[in-house]
Amino acid sequence: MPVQQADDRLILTHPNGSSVEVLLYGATVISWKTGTEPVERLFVSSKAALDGSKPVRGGIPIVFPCFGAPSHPEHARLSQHGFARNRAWTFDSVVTDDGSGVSVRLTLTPTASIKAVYDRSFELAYVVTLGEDALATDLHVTNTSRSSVYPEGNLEFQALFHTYIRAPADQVLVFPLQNKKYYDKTETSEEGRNTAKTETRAGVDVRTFTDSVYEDAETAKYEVRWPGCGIEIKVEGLKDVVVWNPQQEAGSKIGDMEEGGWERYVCVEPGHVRGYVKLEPGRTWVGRQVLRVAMETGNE
Ligand code: TA6
Repeated sequence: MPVQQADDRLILTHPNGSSVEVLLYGATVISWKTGTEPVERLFVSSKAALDGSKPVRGGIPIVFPCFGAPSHPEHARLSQHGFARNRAWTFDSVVTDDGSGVSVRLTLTPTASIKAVYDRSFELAYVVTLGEDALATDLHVTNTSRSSVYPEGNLEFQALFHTYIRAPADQVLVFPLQNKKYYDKTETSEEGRNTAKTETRAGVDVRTFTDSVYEDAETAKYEVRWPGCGIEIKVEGLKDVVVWNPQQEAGSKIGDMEEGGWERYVCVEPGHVRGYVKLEPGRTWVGRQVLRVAMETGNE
C-alpha cells in the first residue's frame, strides 16, 4: 500500500522499504527512512509536539510567508516563520503512484484563523515525493488575487524548507558555500547581524553555535557530508540557504529540544529569505528540494 492515511498523517512506502511520514499539521515531514534497514534520515526531537499544539521541532517544517521575525507590513501579525507550519493542511490527492515512487499533494488556503492574521489571497500546494533513495518536496504558491492593479495585487512572501538532517553535528560539513555572502545571526548586535560576511571555509562545520543565512548562494546542489555518509540536496527556485545548529549554547534554551539533540542534526534550509518573492495575480511560484542519500559506507 504505497499511501496510507492515519487520522493525523500520511505514510508513503516504497517497494524497497523506504518510507516517509507527513503530518497533516503543518504538512510537516516527520520521517524519511531509506534502504532495507531502514535508516532514519531526519531528526525530530523526542520532545517535539506532534499533536498540533505547536510547530514540530524537527523533520521539514514549511516556512511561509515570512522567515524569522516578520519584517514585511503584510506579515506584521504573524509569528516567527509564518503560519504554514502551524496550520492543518488538507490531503488533496495521490499525484503519482508508479513503480518508481509515490507523490501526495496537500493544500492550504486562507482559513478563518489565517484570515485573522493575514489578509492576502493565496493557495499553497505541497507535493511530497518518495523515490527509491530520494525525497522531494515542492511548494507551489499561487496568488489567487483577482486584482488587476499592480503592485497591490502582488503577493510578497518568503519561503523555506526548514530541514533537520540527522547527522553527527561535530563531524558534519556543508558544501559548497566558500566565497558565498552570508549574514551571521549569532552576532550579538543588530549591526553585526546585518553586516554581510564572506564564507572562507570550503566545508562549513557546525561545531559551534551556527545560524548563517547565505544570500544568493545560487547553488543547484548542496552536499552534507560526514564520515561514512552524505546527503545531497538539489534545489530549484530557492536562491538562499540557511545553516543552523544551536549547539548547547542556544539549544539548551529551546523547550522542545531533547537533551543533547543539537549533537544529532544540522539544519540545511534552502529558501528565498533575503528579500521577497513578488508574485503577480494569477501566477504560481515553485520552490523545490530533492534530498538524496549520496553515499554510505557500512560505518556511517
Ligand atoms: O532557520 C534558523 C532559525 O531561524 C534560527 O534562528 C532558529 O530560530 C531556528 O530557525 C528555529 O526557529 P523556531 O521558531 O523553530 O524555534
